[in-house]
Amino acid sequence: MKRILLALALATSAGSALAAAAALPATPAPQGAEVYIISPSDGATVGQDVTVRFGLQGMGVAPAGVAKEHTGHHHLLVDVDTLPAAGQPIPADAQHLHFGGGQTQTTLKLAPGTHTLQLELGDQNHVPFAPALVSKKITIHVQ
Ligand SMILES: [Cu+2]
Repeated sequence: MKRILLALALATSAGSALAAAAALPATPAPQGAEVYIISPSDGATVGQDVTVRFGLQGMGVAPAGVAKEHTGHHHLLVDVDTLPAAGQPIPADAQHLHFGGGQTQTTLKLAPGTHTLQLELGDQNHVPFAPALVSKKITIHVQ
């Protein structure tokens, strides 16, 4: 118990310095690697079932947990304004979808309205590459 209290005290006082020290090692992004959304296209008007195809150049896709150089897995960021933090696993929630099976497309159900989609490649531990490998953020209009 004492140890937990001490850790809490340290976390409170040291703040970001402690967080940085606890960061997971980031995998360097290979030169020239690029992530992109193949479809839908930016500005497209689509139905509520939206199929998103993931593009990747200069690297390969591997399932999460597989240690293989120059590979990663896709994460689809839905209506995300702030990119996931460096050195931390990408959150897993309704706006941060993991494709840890090595999938290269998905079909989402989106509410009518305007939405943004962006891809981010994560390493075997779901941690963003350094520098981050993110696609252009696209905007779609769901009818
Ligand atoms: Cu992941």
